[in-house]
Amino acid sequence: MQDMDAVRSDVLAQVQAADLEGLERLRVAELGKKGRITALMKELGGLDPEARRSRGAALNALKEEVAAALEARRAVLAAAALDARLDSEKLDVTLPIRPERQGRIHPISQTIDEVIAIFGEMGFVVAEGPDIEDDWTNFGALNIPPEHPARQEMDTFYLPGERDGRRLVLRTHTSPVQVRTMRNQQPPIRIIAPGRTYRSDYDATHSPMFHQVEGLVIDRDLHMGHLKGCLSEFLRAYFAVDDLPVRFRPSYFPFTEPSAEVDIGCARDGGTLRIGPGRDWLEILGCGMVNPVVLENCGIDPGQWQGFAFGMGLERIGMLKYGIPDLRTFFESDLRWLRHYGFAALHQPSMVTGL
Ligand code: 2NL
Repeated sequence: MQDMDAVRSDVLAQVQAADLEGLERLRVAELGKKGRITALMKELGGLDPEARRSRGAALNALKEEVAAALEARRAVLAAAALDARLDSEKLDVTLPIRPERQGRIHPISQTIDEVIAIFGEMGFVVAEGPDIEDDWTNFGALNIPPEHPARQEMDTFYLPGERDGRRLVLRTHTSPVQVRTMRNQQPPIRIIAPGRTYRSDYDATHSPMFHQVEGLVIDRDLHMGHLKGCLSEFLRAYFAVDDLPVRFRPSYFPFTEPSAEVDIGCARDGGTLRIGPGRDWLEILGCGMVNPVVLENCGIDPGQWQGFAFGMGLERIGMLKYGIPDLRTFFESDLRWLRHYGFAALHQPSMVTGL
Protein backbone atom coordinates (compact mmCIF):
# COMPACT_ATOMS: atom_id res chain seq x y z
CA MET A 1 0.00 0.00 0.00
CA GLN A 2 2.92 2.34 0.59
CA ASP A 3 4.02 2.11 -3.03
CA MET A 4 0.50 3.23 -4.01
CA ASP A 5 0.70 6.27 -1.69
CA ALA A 6 3.98 7.21 -3.35
CA VAL A 7 2.42 6.85 -6.82
CA ARG A 8 -0.60 8.92 -5.72
CA SER A 9 1.38 11.87 -4.38
CA ASP A 10 3.75 11.77 -7.34
CA VAL A 11 0.95 11.75 -9.94
CA LEU A 12 -1.17 14.38 -8.22
CA ALA A 13 1.82 16.70 -7.96
CA GLN A 14 2.57 16.24 -11.66
CA VAL A 15 -1.09 16.88 -12.57
CA GLN A 16 -1.02 20.24 -10.78
CA ALA A 17 2.10 21.25 -12.70
CA ALA A 18 1.03 20.04 -16.17
CA ASP A 19 -0.26 22.02 -19.14
CA LEU A 20 -2.89 20.58 -21.53
CA GLU A 21 -0.41 18.51 -23.53
CA GLY A 22 1.38 17.38 -20.35
CA LEU A 23 -1.94 16.08 -19.00
CA GLU A 24 -2.38 13.79 -22.00
CA ARG A 25 1.19 12.48 -21.67
CA LEU A 26 0.53 11.88 -17.97
CA ARG A 27 -2.69 9.98 -18.66
CA VAL A 28 -0.85 7.68 -21.08
CA ALA A 29 2.06 7.20 -18.65
CA GLU A 30 -0.21 6.24 -15.75
CA LEU A 31 -3.45 4.83 -17.12
CA GLY A 32 -2.49 3.85 -20.68
CA LYS A 33 -1.91 0.26 -21.80
CA LYS A 34 1.70 0.37 -20.65
CA GLY A 35 1.08 2.86 -17.83
CA ARG A 36 2.38 2.65 -14.30
CA ILE A 37 -1.00 2.16 -12.57
CA THR A 38 -2.07 -0.27 -15.30
CA ALA A 39 1.08 -2.33 -14.54
CA LEU A 40 0.19 -2.44 -10.84
CA MET A 41 -3.28 -3.75 -11.83
CA LYS A 42 -1.67 -6.49 -13.89
CA GLU A 43 0.33 -7.64 -10.87
CA LEU A 44 -2.93 -8.44 -8.97
CA GLY A 45 -3.15 -11.82 -10.72
CA GLY A 46 -0.18 -13.17 -8.72
CA LEU A 47 -1.70 -12.42 -5.27
CA ASP A 48 -3.81 -14.68 -3.08
CA PRO A 49 -7.59 -13.89 -3.19
CA GLU A 50 -7.73 -11.97 0.12
CA ALA A 51 -4.85 -9.66 -0.76
CA ARG A 52 -6.09 -9.32 -4.35
CA ARG A 53 -9.49 -8.08 -3.16
CA SER A 54 -8.20 -5.37 -0.83
CA ARG A 55 -5.35 -4.21 -3.06
CA GLY A 56 -7.66 -4.34 -6.13
CA ALA A 57 -10.20 -2.06 -4.46
CA ALA A 58 -7.45 0.38 -3.46
CA LEU A 59 -5.94 0.38 -6.96
CA ASN A 60 -9.38 1.04 -8.52
CA ALA A 61 -9.87 3.95 -6.14
CA LEU A 62 -6.44 5.31 -7.08
CA LYS A 63 -7.19 4.93 -10.77
CA GLU A 64 -10.45 6.86 -10.41
CA GLU A 65 -8.84 9.55 -8.27
CA VAL A 66 -6.11 10.07 -10.88
CA ALA A 67 -8.64 10.16 -13.71
CA ALA A 68 -10.75 12.72 -11.80
CA ALA A 69 -7.68 14.85 -11.05
CA LEU A 70 -6.66 14.80 -14.73
CA GLU A 71 -10.17 15.87 -15.78
CA ALA A 72 -10.44 18.61 -13.14
CA ARG A 73 -7.09 20.09 -14.18
CA ARG A 74 -8.05 19.83 -17.87
CA ALA A 75 -11.25 21.77 -17.21
CA VAL A 76 -9.35 24.51 -15.33
CA LEU A 77 -6.76 24.84 -18.11
CA ALA A 78 -9.42 24.88 -20.87
CA ALA A 79 -11.40 27.61 -19.09
CA ALA A 80 -8.25 29.68 -18.63
CA ALA A 81 -7.36 29.23 -22.32
CA LEU A 82 -10.84 30.41 -23.38
CA ASP A 83 -10.61 33.45 -21.07
CA ALA A 84 -7.23 34.34 -22.57
CA ARG A 85 -8.65 34.04 -26.10
CA LEU A 86 -11.68 36.20 -25.29
CA ASP A 87 -9.36 38.82 -23.79
CA SER A 88 -7.04 38.90 -26.80
CA GLU A 89 -9.65 38.74 -29.62
CA LYS A 90 -11.76 41.86 -30.10
CA LEU A 91 -14.94 41.92 -32.22
CA ASP A 92 -16.27 45.32 -33.26
CA VAL A 93 -19.95 44.71 -34.04
CA THR A 94 -20.34 48.32 -35.20
CA LEU A 95 -18.05 47.82 -38.24
CA PRO A 96 -19.85 48.09 -41.62
CA ILE A 97 -20.33 44.79 -43.50
CA ARG A 98 -17.85 43.83 -46.20
CA PRO A 99 -18.98 45.27 -49.55
CA GLU A 100 -20.95 42.73 -51.61
CA ARG A 101 -21.31 42.87 -55.39
CA GLN A 102 -24.84 43.97 -56.25
CA GLY A 103 -26.62 43.45 -59.54
CA ARG A 104 -28.20 46.34 -61.44
CA ILE A 105 -31.63 46.68 -63.00
CA HIS A 106 -31.39 46.80 -66.82
CA PRO A 107 -32.60 50.12 -68.30
CA ILE A 108 -35.32 48.24 -70.23
CA SER A 109 -36.66 46.71 -67.00
CA GLN A 110 -36.49 50.12 -65.33
CA THR A 111 -38.36 51.76 -68.22
CA ILE A 112 -41.07 49.04 -68.13
CA ASP A 113 -41.43 49.50 -64.35
CA GLU A 114 -41.79 53.28 -64.76
CA VAL A 115 -44.39 52.94 -67.53
CA ILE A 116 -46.35 50.46 -65.41
CA ALA A 117 -46.19 52.79 -62.39
CA ILE A 118 -47.66 55.71 -64.38
CA PHE A 119 -50.41 53.80 -66.20
CA GLY A 120 -51.09 51.76 -63.06
CA GLU A 121 -51.98 55.00 -61.29
CA MET A 122 -54.50 55.70 -64.10
CA GLY A 123 -56.19 52.34 -63.55
CA PHE A 124 -54.50 50.25 -66.26
CA VAL A 125 -53.57 46.63 -65.56
CA VAL A 126 -50.69 44.75 -67.19
CA ALA A 127 -51.58 42.04 -69.74
CA GLU A 128 -49.20 39.44 -71.13
CA GLY A 129 -49.23 36.91 -73.98
CA PRO A 130 -46.98 34.47 -75.83
CA ASP A 131 -43.99 35.54 -77.96
CA ILE A 132 -45.00 32.98 -80.59
CA GLU A 133 -48.29 33.97 -82.24
CA ASP A 134 -50.46 32.80 -85.12
CA ASP A 135 -50.63 35.18 -88.07
CA TRP A 136 -54.35 35.91 -87.57
CA THR A 137 -53.84 37.17 -83.98
CA ASN A 138 -50.67 39.09 -84.92
CA PHE A 139 -51.90 40.53 -88.27
CA GLY A 140 -55.37 39.54 -89.50
CA ALA A 141 -57.44 40.51 -86.46
CA LEU A 142 -55.68 43.91 -86.57
CA ASN A 143 -56.89 44.59 -90.11
CA ILE A 144 -53.37 44.26 -91.50
CA PRO A 145 -53.87 42.92 -95.07
CA PRO A 146 -51.87 39.89 -96.34
CA GLU A 147 -49.94 42.06 -98.81
CA HIS A 148 -48.87 44.53 -96.10
CA PRO A 149 -45.06 44.98 -96.08
CA ALA A 150 -44.87 44.06 -92.37
CA ARG A 151 -46.17 40.59 -93.25
CA GLN A 152 -43.44 39.92 -95.82
CA GLU A 153 -40.77 37.35 -95.03
CA MET A 154 -38.21 40.19 -94.94
CA ASP A 155 -39.68 41.81 -91.82
CA THR A 156 -41.31 38.93 -89.96
CA PHE A 157 -39.76 35.84 -88.40
CA TYR A 158 -41.96 32.94 -89.54
CA LEU A 159 -41.69 29.62 -87.71
CA PRO A 160 -42.06 26.16 -89.22
CA GLY A 161 -45.44 24.49 -88.63
CA GLU A 162 -48.84 25.98 -87.86
CA ARG A 163 -51.50 26.22 -85.12
CA ASP A 164 -55.20 25.67 -86.05
CA GLY A 165 -54.20 25.98 -89.72
CA ARG A 166 -52.51 29.34 -89.14
CA ARG A 167 -48.86 30.22 -89.74
CA LEU A 168 -46.72 30.83 -86.66
CA VAL A 169 -44.74 34.06 -86.23
CA LEU A 170 -42.64 35.73 -83.55
CA ARG A 171 -44.97 38.58 -82.61
CA THR A 172 -43.97 41.79 -84.42
CA HIS A 173 -45.73 44.03 -81.85
CA THR A 174 -47.58 43.46 -78.55
CA SER A 175 -50.99 44.18 -80.15
CA PRO A 176 -51.85 40.43 -80.17
CA VAL A 177 -51.90 40.58 -76.35
CA GLN A 178 -54.70 43.13 -76.65
CA VAL A 179 -56.48 41.08 -79.30
CA ARG A 180 -56.45 38.10 -76.91
CA THR A 181 -57.75 40.28 -74.05
CA MET A 182 -60.64 41.59 -76.16
CA ARG A 183 -61.54 38.02 -77.26
CA ASN A 184 -61.52 36.75 -73.65
CA GLN A 185 -62.87 39.67 -71.60
CA GLN A 186 -65.96 41.82 -71.61
CA PRO A 187 -65.48 45.63 -71.77
CA PRO A 188 -64.70 47.94 -70.10
CA ILE A 189 -61.02 47.15 -70.67
CA ARG A 190 -58.01 49.20 -69.61
CA ILE A 191 -54.70 47.39 -70.19
CA ILE A 192 -51.08 47.94 -71.09
CA ALA A 193 -49.02 45.21 -72.74
CA PRO A 194 -45.25 45.62 -72.34
CA GLY A 195 -42.95 42.94 -73.72
CA ARG A 196 -40.50 41.53 -76.26
CA THR A 197 -41.21 41.86 -79.98
CA TYR A 198 -39.32 40.66 -83.06
CA ARG A 199 -38.56 41.95 -86.54
CA SER A 200 -35.92 40.84 -89.02
CA ASP A 201 -33.93 44.07 -88.96
CA TYR A 202 -30.51 44.99 -87.56
CA ASP A 203 -28.66 48.31 -87.66
CA ALA A 204 -27.80 51.24 -85.35
CA THR A 205 -31.49 51.91 -84.61
CA HIS A 206 -33.02 48.41 -85.04
CA SER A 207 -32.49 45.17 -83.13
CA PRO A 208 -34.15 41.89 -84.22
CA MET A 209 -35.53 41.61 -80.67
CA PHE A 210 -36.81 44.80 -79.10
CA HIS A 211 -39.49 45.94 -76.64
CA GLN A 212 -42.79 47.69 -76.94
CA VAL A 213 -45.54 48.82 -74.70
CA GLU A 214 -49.01 49.13 -76.12
CA GLY A 215 -52.13 50.34 -74.35
CA LEU A 216 -55.81 49.72 -74.98
CA VAL A 217 -58.93 51.25 -73.47
CA ILE A 218 -62.41 50.03 -74.40
CA ASP A 219 -65.40 51.82 -72.91
CA ARG A 220 -68.61 53.64 -73.80
CA ASP A 221 -68.53 57.14 -75.33
CA LEU A 222 -64.73 57.21 -75.71
CA HIS A 223 -63.27 59.82 -78.07
CA MET A 224 -59.97 61.41 -79.14
CA GLY A 225 -60.12 63.78 -76.16
CA HIS A 226 -59.67 60.87 -73.76
CA LEU A 227 -56.76 59.59 -75.85
CA LYS A 228 -55.04 62.99 -75.92
CA GLY A 229 -55.49 63.59 -72.18
CA CYS A 230 -54.25 60.12 -71.26
CA LEU A 231 -51.11 60.25 -73.42
CA SER A 232 -50.23 63.87 -72.55
CA GLU A 233 -50.49 62.96 -68.87
CA PHE A 234 -48.29 59.90 -69.39
CA LEU A 235 -45.58 61.75 -71.35
CA ARG A 236 -45.37 64.59 -68.81
CA ALA A 237 -45.06 62.11 -65.93
CA TYR A 238 -42.55 59.87 -67.72
CA PHE A 239 -40.20 62.69 -68.81
CA ALA A 240 -40.87 64.59 -65.56
CA VAL A 241 -41.56 67.84 -67.44
CA ASP A 242 -44.81 69.49 -66.27
CA ASP A 243 -45.07 71.90 -69.20
CA LEU A 244 -43.96 69.37 -71.86
CA PRO A 245 -45.47 70.35 -75.23
CA VAL A 246 -47.36 67.41 -76.82
CA ARG A 247 -48.46 67.50 -80.47
CA PHE A 248 -50.83 65.09 -82.27
CA ARG A 249 -50.27 64.74 -86.05
CA PRO A 250 -52.69 62.86 -88.33
CA SER A 251 -51.29 59.54 -89.49
CA TYR A 252 -52.37 56.11 -90.69
CA PHE A 253 -52.46 52.63 -89.10
CA PRO A 254 -54.75 49.86 -90.37
CA PHE A 255 -55.87 49.07 -86.77
CA THR A 256 -56.91 52.61 -85.76
CA GLU A 257 -59.17 55.19 -87.38
CA PRO A 258 -58.47 58.04 -87.04
CA SER A 259 -54.77 57.59 -86.27
CA ALA A 260 -52.19 60.02 -84.99
CA GLU A 261 -48.49 60.28 -84.38
CA VAL A 262 -47.44 62.03 -81.17
CA ASP A 263 -44.48 64.40 -80.88
CA ILE A 264 -43.00 66.00 -77.77
CA GLY A 265 -41.25 69.34 -77.57
CA CYS A 266 -37.46 69.53 -77.35
CA ALA A 267 -34.56 71.90 -77.79
CA ARG A 268 -31.48 70.91 -79.75
CA ASP A 269 -28.73 73.34 -78.78
CA GLY A 270 -25.33 72.29 -79.97
CA GLY A 271 -24.88 68.56 -79.53
CA THR A 272 -27.33 68.14 -76.65
CA LEU A 273 -31.02 67.28 -76.77
CA ARG A 274 -33.21 68.67 -74.01
CA ILE A 275 -36.78 67.40 -73.71
CA GLY A 276 -39.24 70.18 -72.84
CA PRO A 277 -40.41 73.49 -74.31
CA GLY A 278 -38.24 74.41 -77.31
CA ARG A 279 -38.14 75.01 -81.05
CA ASP A 280 -38.02 71.35 -82.14
CA TRP A 281 -40.23 68.23 -82.05
CA LEU A 282 -39.44 64.58 -81.41
CA GLU A 283 -41.67 61.74 -82.61
CA ILE A 284 -42.42 59.48 -79.66
CA LEU A 285 -45.44 57.21 -80.25
CA GLY A 286 -48.37 56.22 -82.42
CA CYS A 287 -52.04 56.00 -81.44
CA GLY A 288 -55.65 56.24 -82.57
CA MET A 289 -59.25 55.21 -82.05
CA VAL A 290 -59.54 51.44 -82.46
CA ASN A 291 -60.81 50.62 -85.95
CA PRO A 292 -64.41 49.21 -85.68
CA VAL A 293 -63.27 46.36 -87.95
CA VAL A 294 -60.75 45.34 -85.27
CA LEU A 295 -63.41 45.47 -82.52
CA GLU A 296 -65.66 43.28 -84.67
CA ASN A 297 -62.79 40.83 -85.34
CA CYS A 298 -62.32 40.46 -81.58
CA GLY A 299 -66.00 39.93 -80.72
CA ILE A 300 -66.78 43.44 -79.42
CA ASP A 301 -69.85 45.30 -80.73
CA PRO A 302 -68.63 48.62 -82.24
CA GLY A 303 -72.19 49.97 -81.96
CA GLN A 304 -71.89 49.88 -78.18
CA TRP A 305 -68.20 50.29 -77.47
CA GLN A 306 -65.36 52.53 -78.60
CA GLY A 307 -61.68 52.18 -77.94
CA PHE A 308 -58.40 54.00 -78.15
CA ALA A 309 -54.98 52.42 -78.42
CA PHE A 310 -51.34 53.44 -78.57
CA GLY A 311 -47.93 51.89 -78.97
CA MET A 312 -44.33 52.93 -78.38
CA GLY A 313 -40.82 51.53 -78.44
CA LEU A 314 -39.35 51.04 -74.96
CA GLU A 315 -35.71 51.24 -76.09
CA ARG A 316 -36.43 54.60 -77.72
CA ILE A 317 -38.11 56.20 -74.70
CA GLY A 318 -35.45 54.70 -72.40
CA MET A 319 -32.61 56.05 -74.57
CA LEU A 320 -34.20 59.52 -74.66
CA LYS A 321 -34.72 59.72 -70.89
CA TYR A 322 -31.41 58.22 -69.81
CA GLY A 323 -29.13 59.51 -72.57
CA ILE A 324 -28.12 56.13 -73.98
CA PRO A 325 -26.73 56.81 -77.46
CA ASP A 326 -26.63 53.35 -79.13
CA LEU A 327 -29.53 50.87 -79.24
CA ARG A 328 -27.24 47.88 -79.87
CA THR A 329 -25.59 48.24 -76.45
CA PHE A 330 -28.89 47.23 -74.77
CA PHE A 331 -28.39 43.60 -75.68
CA GLU A 332 -24.61 43.15 -75.63
CA SER A 333 -24.62 42.01 -71.97
CA ASP A 334 -21.57 44.18 -71.20
CA LEU A 335 -21.41 44.38 -67.40
CA ARG A 336 -19.47 47.66 -67.50
CA TRP A 337 -22.35 49.15 -69.52
CA LEU A 338 -24.90 47.75 -67.06
CA ARG A 339 -22.96 49.12 -64.08
CA HIS A 340 -22.99 52.55 -65.77
CA TYR A 341 -26.58 52.68 -67.10
CA GLY A 342 -28.27 50.23 -64.70
CA PHE A 343 -30.45 51.08 -61.71
CA ALA A 344 -30.35 50.22 -58.01
CA ALA A 345 -31.90 46.84 -57.40
CA LEU A 346 -34.13 47.72 -54.48
CA HIS A 347 -35.76 50.84 -55.89
CA GLN A 348 -39.28 50.13 -57.19
CA PRO A 349 -40.52 53.09 -59.24
CA SER A 350 -43.88 54.47 -58.11
CA MET A 351 -45.82 57.70 -58.48
CA VAL A 352 -45.62 58.20 -54.70
CA THR A 353 -41.93 57.47 -54.03
CA GLY A 354 -40.75 58.69 -57.45
CA LEU A 355 -39.89 56.99 -60.75
C1 2NL B 1 -46.29 52.64 -82.90
C2 2NL B 1 -47.76 52.65 -83.09
C3 2NL B 1 -49.76 51.68 -82.31
C4 2NL B 1 -51.73 50.48 -81.70
C5 2NL B 1 -50.36 50.58 -81.74
C6 2NL B 1 -53.50 48.84 -81.31
C7 2NL B 1 -53.80 47.63 -80.79
C8 2NL B 1 -55.07 47.11 -80.96
C9 2NL B 1 -55.99 47.79 -81.65
C10 2NL B 1 -55.64 49.01 -82.18
CL1 2NL B 1 -55.43 45.60 -80.34
N1 2NL B 1 -54.42 49.50 -82.01
N2 2NL B 1 -52.26 49.34 -81.15
C11 2NL B 1 -52.48 51.53 -82.19
C12 2NL B 1 -51.88 52.63 -82.75
C13 2NL B 1 -50.51 52.71 -82.80
O1 2NL B 1 -48.38 51.68 -82.30
O2 2NL B 1 -45.64 53.48 -83.44
N3 2NL B 1 -45.74 51.70 -82.15
C14 2NL B 1 -44.35 51.60 -81.91
